[in-house]
Amino acid sequence: MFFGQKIHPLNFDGPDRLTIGTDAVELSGANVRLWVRCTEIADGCLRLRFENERVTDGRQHSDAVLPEHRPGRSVVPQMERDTAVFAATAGRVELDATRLRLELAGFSLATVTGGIGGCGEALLLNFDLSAVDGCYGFGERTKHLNKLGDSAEYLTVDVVAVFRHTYARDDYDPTYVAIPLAILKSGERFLGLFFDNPGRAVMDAGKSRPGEFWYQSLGGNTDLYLLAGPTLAEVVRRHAALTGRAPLPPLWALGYHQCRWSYRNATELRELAAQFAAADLPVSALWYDIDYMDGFRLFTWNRAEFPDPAALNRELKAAGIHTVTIVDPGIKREPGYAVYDSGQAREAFCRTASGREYVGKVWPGDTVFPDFTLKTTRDWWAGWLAEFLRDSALDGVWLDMNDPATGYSRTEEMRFDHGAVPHDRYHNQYAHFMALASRRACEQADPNGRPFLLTRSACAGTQRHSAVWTGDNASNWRHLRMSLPCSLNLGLSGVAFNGPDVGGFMDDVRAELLVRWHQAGCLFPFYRNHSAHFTRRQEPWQFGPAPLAAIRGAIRTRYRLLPYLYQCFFAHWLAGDPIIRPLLYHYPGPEFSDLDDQYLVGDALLVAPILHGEGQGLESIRHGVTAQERPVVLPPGWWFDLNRGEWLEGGRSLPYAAALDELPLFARDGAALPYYPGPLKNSLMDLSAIELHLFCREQPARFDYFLDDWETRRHESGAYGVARITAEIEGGRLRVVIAESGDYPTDTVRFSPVVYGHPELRELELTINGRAAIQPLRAGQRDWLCRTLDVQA
Ligand code: MIG
Repeated sequence: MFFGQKIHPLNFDGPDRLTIGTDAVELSGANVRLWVRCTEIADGCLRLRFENERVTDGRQHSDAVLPEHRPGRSVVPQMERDTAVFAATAGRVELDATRLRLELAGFSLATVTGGIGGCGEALLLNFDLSAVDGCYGFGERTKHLNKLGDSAEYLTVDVVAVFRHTYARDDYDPTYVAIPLAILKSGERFLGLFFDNPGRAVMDAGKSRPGEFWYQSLGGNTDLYLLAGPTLAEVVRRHAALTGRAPLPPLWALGYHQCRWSYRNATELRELAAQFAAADLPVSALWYDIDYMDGFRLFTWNRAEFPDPAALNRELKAAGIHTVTIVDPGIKREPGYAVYDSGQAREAFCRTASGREYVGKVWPGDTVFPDFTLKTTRDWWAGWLAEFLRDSALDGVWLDMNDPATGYSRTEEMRFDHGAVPHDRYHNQYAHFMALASRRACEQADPNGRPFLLTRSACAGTQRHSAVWTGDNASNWRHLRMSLPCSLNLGLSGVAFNGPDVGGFMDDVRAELLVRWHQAGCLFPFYRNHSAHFTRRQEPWQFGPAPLAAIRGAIRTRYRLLPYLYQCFFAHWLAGDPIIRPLLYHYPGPEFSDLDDQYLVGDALLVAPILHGEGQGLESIRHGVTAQERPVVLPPGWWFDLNRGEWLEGGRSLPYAAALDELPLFARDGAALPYYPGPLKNSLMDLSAIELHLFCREQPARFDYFLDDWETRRHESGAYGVARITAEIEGGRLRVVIAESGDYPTDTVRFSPVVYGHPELRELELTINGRAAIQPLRAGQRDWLCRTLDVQA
């Protein structure tokens, strides 16, 4: 398997003639014929379909776009001199015989000379980047946030199995997720290009030839979706509207997760729960990796080690600890094993071209693979998985090895639809259909509840079914640093619910790295410590009291802010904004174009984690305490430093030194952060009493707090409300107004304001649903990170 190679543009044949039909423009040349069609899809979104005469199977096999957005309204081309024009509401597309030009929301883009071409089934679209100064999205990638000067190949792989060297590096290309979305930036304007082709493809943003963006699909036809800006947020929201947004997760799934490949018996699980309690650490879920199974047979337990898994899982859940098991797609090829036999009877497995069951080599030995593209297979799978979840009292599903990983057996022989559809049409979508089938299983097992699924591999649209973790990273500082741009770009690419293995999966972690990774990741959408079985153990208490205390500060801060994170998920479900965002999302200035060592949670919290250590960064020792210094870029306005408890003026970069138990964490002036003040007992949280932490130095605060039951799917049919919160400074008084509306009972949550204000604030006027009361502000204290800060309440 070769990565990073592409087809030289000189190997493509370009068109030189243009003819216009009723709904398509035909581009042809000596050895090439392409048809281009334009469809208005939704507000600010156009589809350009490129059909290449050489493509043998012209069907669109991609499931990326939501079914309701597939038809659209066709735009009729008009000739203007020798140019064909698609004039649509969202923008304008012009084609002459050799060039494509487009303009959406003030962003113009054109192909270069020779920028449209075909080479067999391959399609080349080659754009001029001279006005472009940034490139984002790209799905799950390594390296940096800004992809200008970089290239990416879209083929999902089991990265470490195929490229063993990767975990020592930070510059490799292969990843587990294929989302060919490029968001181009030109000054303060953005434009999204989503290339919907489920096959292998390449995007090269000026790496091979500076100043040119190359898209090359290697087979099948491509639908290019144009997503209008002008802001980055508009592009991201339009892409999310097109491909789907993450459904609301259950609250427990937003807590802290503990995993490790090697938890191998019931005693060990019970010990873990006891260790968390003893270490005074909340934990919301414990995970079972492959060792729980009987000989790696799916939907079985090793009964010698786990005599009564349902009883164990119920016991843990009573203490607020949920459980999740790994589920691989590979099914042991063993006549007599009921899962295999029933799948065979249902013709549920992938086949070779001649119709044999495709055989791979994974954990159980010879394995067969469910063909999740078939509805019949998905129903069969959902039946088995739902029964397993119910019988074992499990709460979530972890989908691994679905890239798909087939061991020494090549994947290319694996075909779909009883052998009729070649591998490459569904390779990148294997995990997607597995996630769809598995989500159905969760719904079957618990018809009213919210499923929780985590998958390694994914493509555009998979966020509708599952969260994603970024796969096998390693315990080193480069992988910690890379985890920020990787998760940020994945969020911009539609997968809001994601996160890395905190602490690193491969290799041995050390104390300082583990602490810094917990701090960096404790406000990521998904927060799980996971490691490989042959590495040093890395549960929070493994390195003694000082690292444990620092990690405790990070984990507790997550739980304190869980209501805020939940609100970010709610807002994502409604509008598509990512949970964590590069600063560029809200501040489009050039100083933020490449900034990827700090991030925002929602629009109110700024995290600037320490990403160097062990003597490599700017280390200093003051009063015997070692600190790491880094620059922190604060956007304009005031920011409240939650680490030290003081206001800082933004609009500058400042040096910040943080001891091991300190995380540079800032709240924006004008922020309202819902804070959980209650006891920390794993996932057992009573959110009917919430504190509203109001950061009002000069700016009024506004926040929409969504009201729902935190656990059912009733919000999906509109049963939710919103509490509109405003806080304004009037002399020495802070006026807070909370007004609830929507399809939900009022006064289900008791909000208590806590003020981080101007020192002159003396009084609070609180109006809740029309009832007003005035009270003096009194000095108080609140826990943040490893400190107790003085506040007014
Ligand atoms: O061949 O299940 O990425 O998280 O612990 C390795 C064992 C298979 C790969 C996953 C990792 C998991 C491991 N799996």
